[in-house]
Parts: sequence; structure tokens; C-alpha cells
Amino acid sequence: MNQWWRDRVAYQIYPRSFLDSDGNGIGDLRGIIHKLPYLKELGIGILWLSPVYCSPNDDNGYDISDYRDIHPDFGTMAEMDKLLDLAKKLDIRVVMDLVINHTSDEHEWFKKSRDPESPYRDYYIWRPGRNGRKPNNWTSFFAEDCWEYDEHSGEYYLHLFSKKQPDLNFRNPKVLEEIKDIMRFWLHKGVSGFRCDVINVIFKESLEDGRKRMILTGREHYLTREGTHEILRELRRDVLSRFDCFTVGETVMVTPKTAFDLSDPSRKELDMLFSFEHMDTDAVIVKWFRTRFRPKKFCNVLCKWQTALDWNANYFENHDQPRCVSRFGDDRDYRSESAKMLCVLLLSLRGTPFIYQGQEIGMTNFDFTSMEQIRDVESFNVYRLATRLHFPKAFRWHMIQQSGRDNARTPMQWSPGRNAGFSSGTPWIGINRNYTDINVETQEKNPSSVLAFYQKMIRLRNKTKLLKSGGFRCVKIRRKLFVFERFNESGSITVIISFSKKAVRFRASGKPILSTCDRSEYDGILRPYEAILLQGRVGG
Ligand code: ISL
Repeated sequence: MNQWWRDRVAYQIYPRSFLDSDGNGIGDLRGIIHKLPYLKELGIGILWLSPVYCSPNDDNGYDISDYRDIHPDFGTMAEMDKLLDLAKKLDIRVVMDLVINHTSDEHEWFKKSRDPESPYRDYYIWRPGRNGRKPNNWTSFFAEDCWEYDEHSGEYYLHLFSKKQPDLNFRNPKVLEEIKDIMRFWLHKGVSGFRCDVINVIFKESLEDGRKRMILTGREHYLTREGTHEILRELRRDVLSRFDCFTVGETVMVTPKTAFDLSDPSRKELDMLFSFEHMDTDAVIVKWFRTRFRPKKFCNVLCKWQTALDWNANYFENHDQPRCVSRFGDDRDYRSESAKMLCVLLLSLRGTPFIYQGQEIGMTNFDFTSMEQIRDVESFNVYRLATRLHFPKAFRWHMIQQSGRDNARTPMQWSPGRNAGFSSGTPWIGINRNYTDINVETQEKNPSSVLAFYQKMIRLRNKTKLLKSGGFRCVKIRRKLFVFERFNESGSITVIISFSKKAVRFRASGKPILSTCDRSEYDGILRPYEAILLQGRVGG
């Protein structure tokens, strides 16, 4: 079978923050339609849309109240059809976010499920308390309890995320049939697959107390259980295998071993997955406590995953993570250099690269100064918890500033004009003031911009078999240097990456194919944050 998803570069859109066409301050489908040619020009072949379904927006669309309809803020189903149609004409495959671990508490199923007699009761996980206490000791992903008490029926329901996101009960076969129908609905419309939200936590093997932990007490009862594997195989057998589509799983806390089992082609579960270990290399236990970024550690983890899995979904940014140039590069003195270097790294690894909106112009973390500017439910919960724990105010803000998800959610910076060209109204979240410098319009005019470099690098990848399907071999990892090779029967490319602000020596021969410094010869010395692709093997 033609695995086209291995040959294309993917781009993630967070619709709320992409482009607002009607001035209500919220990005929308018409905005996306308008920018499809921009994405085509960039070289994108797969478009992943974060949720656009009906939702009360407790978690910005990751709390879905109707899987078969579009949130009016984003537009209409007719516009969605138009988007799919135009994308098809441009040969861009659209992938939807499939959020099935939970629904919104405003979904019809959950509303009915509040009645203990309803056939929908068993769609969710309802349990009585234990001697006036919660049914078990689990904790949630969002720094709050994961059981919510319902006065009416005197029972609790489970929510691993916010309390407006009740978990579905995948022990009930009817739930899985509903999900299959939803998937068929979108596949028939012409989508080319799904990004499956927190897919490895959907099956709760038991509801017993968990071993007490710093984070996610209870996780041994639901992380990548056999029941999840079975569900994935069933979805593949009954639905996905009948369409020309693929899945990329968002899989939390996976190890190379569990990830291998989830994505090994012979097991027929996921086609690829997003793992997190590289994103955790600058964290101490939880992402809220950050330590200095150590390139060596980061690259070691990348190497480990490159070797452990045949195919990775590679990413350095998404709507939950801080901006990579602020985190793994230098957004003050070497913004453009380090953004280009990260571009080379991402697009040279083996696997499908996922670029997050704004990454291609080197957008940075937000410049907010107070909690009033924050919109994310996770940040609110964590801030509240840190207040309860008597963390000093300055430190609480530092946590949000370093790690909060709104870092990636400020509007896309299109132009130096009003509201960065994002909206003619009042944006739902603040725009980074650096938009006057960092924006698409300005970079389109500048052949040495980050954007121009992304176009070049994506083009190179799209036409180079070695980069798309060649093997991966790690050559050298030093404190601030990463060298690896992509190879096949007919040749090889050496990729040299510097994370240093200083010049770095690394001896290698070969003609540069592409360099962030635009050079035609390599003299063995890398400039600050330089990345270079050399034809052939090191020393050969
Ligand atoms: O924010 C995180 C990464 O540091 C995680 O805790 C995140 O919540 C987790 O990766 C799951 O994310 C996905 O599901 C959530 C949703 O809030 C996220 O936006 C989504 O990507 C619940 O649906």
C-alpha cells in the first residue's frame, strides 16, 4: 500500500489562533481556506486541524459537545466541505483531531447519562463514593481531582482532564460503535485520517487505587493497557482499513517499548505516534519545573527514538508546548539562526515532520505579564494549586510563563498591520508585540528569512528520497553538537547541527546541499547555531 503519509510534511493548525475572517476575534474555517495556497507554497502535504467541532470551549475544543457539527465560531459544515474540496485540489490531505477519551459534559450523551436509569449511564464512568470519599485516589492531568460529584444521582464521574471533560467508558461496546460511526462520518466527507488525542489512556483496566505518585496517581491502571491495543486494532479493522487514511496517536508517557507496540505496522494499530520524552528533557518531573535546556540530553533522546522505532511523528512544537525557538534555541540574540537550525533538525530526522503554525516564521513564547492575559484552563488550575501550596507569586507566574500552553496559542502573525493581520476585531487572546518584526508578510519579502528557509528546506525534503525514507545513523553527540547520517543504497547525507552561540569545529568533507548560513563550501567550522547538510559520509 502507498504510505503517502511517510512522504509528506505535516502542518498543525490551531484554528482559534490562525486567521479570523469575520472579525469576531476567533480564527475560523474561512481563514484557513484563505491560507491554503500559503500552505501549498510552503510545501505542506498534510494538514492537521485541532478541533473545530461544537464545544463549550472549556479546553478550547478538546471538550466536544457534537462530533458531527462545526462550532459556529469557526463557521459551518458547508465551509468545512469547501475547505476539504480546495485542499484536495491542492493535494493537501486533511487530518482531523479525534478526541475520544472524553466528551464535553454538555454532549447529549453525558446530559442523558446523568440519569442513572438512562441507557447512556454506562457511556461514562460513574461510581458511588467510598465512605463519603471519592471512588479512588487518582489525580488528573490538569492538577485537580479527577472525580466530580453529581448531586442528583449521588455518584461521581471520572474525568482525567477538566471536570467538563468526562471520560467515556470503553468497556461499553456501544461507545466504540458510536466512535466508529463518527470516524466513518468524517472519512466519508473526505478527511485522510486522524490525530488521536491521548489515545493510550482510553481503556481503564481497573478503577483501583493507584500507587501514590508526584503526578498522575492511578496511571498504571490506564496507560497503554491491552484493552487500548485491542480497541486500536478493532478501529483499524472495521473502519480505517477501508479508507485511504492514516492515524497519528498522541500517546502520553510512552516508552520506546510501549510505543513500538502501538505503532509496529504488523500489529495494525497506529501508523505513527507523538512521544514526549524529548519534550521532557528540560523538565524536572513535571513540565512546570524547568531546568536549563541541555542539547546533548535532547539529542540523545532523539537518537534513542530514531533507533527504537522504524517511523516517528517528529515535532518540536504544538498547541500544548512552548515555542521551540524560545526553548531549544535563542529567541533573543540568535532567533533567526536558531529557528533555521531547528528547521533543519526537524526536517532531517527520519519520520513524518509536523510543523506547528507560526514555527515557520520563528514565533516566540508570549510576552504576557500577568494571569489576566491567560486563557488556558490548565494554567488556571496549576496556578490555583500553586497558590494553595503557598508558592510565591513571582514563582507561580514564572511557571506559567515558562511552560503555559498559551505560549503557543497567541495568534498567528501575518503582517505588521493591525492585530498582526489576524483579526479586525478584538482577538480572543493577546498578540505578541513582536509581530511588527516577526510576521509572514515581512518574511515573504526577505529571501534570508526564517520563512524563506522553511520553504527551501521543505522543498528539499519533498524532492529528496534519502531525507524522506533513508535510514538514520547517529554519528556524534557532543555538548552542543549533533551529527547524524541519513543513508540508503545509493548514497548518504550528513547532517551537522550546532546548538552553540560560539563557533564549533567538526571535521567533515562533502559538498553542502543546504546550510542555514547559505554557504557553498564547508571549512570544518560551524557558525553560531548553524545547521548544514553535506552530501556523502563524514570523511568520505
Ligand atoms: O499539556 C500537556 C503537555 O505538556 C499535557 O498534559 C496534555 O494535556 C496532554 O498531552 C494531552 O493533550 C491533549 O489532550 C488534552 C488537551 O487539553 C490537549 O490540548 C491535547 O493536546 C485533553 O483533550
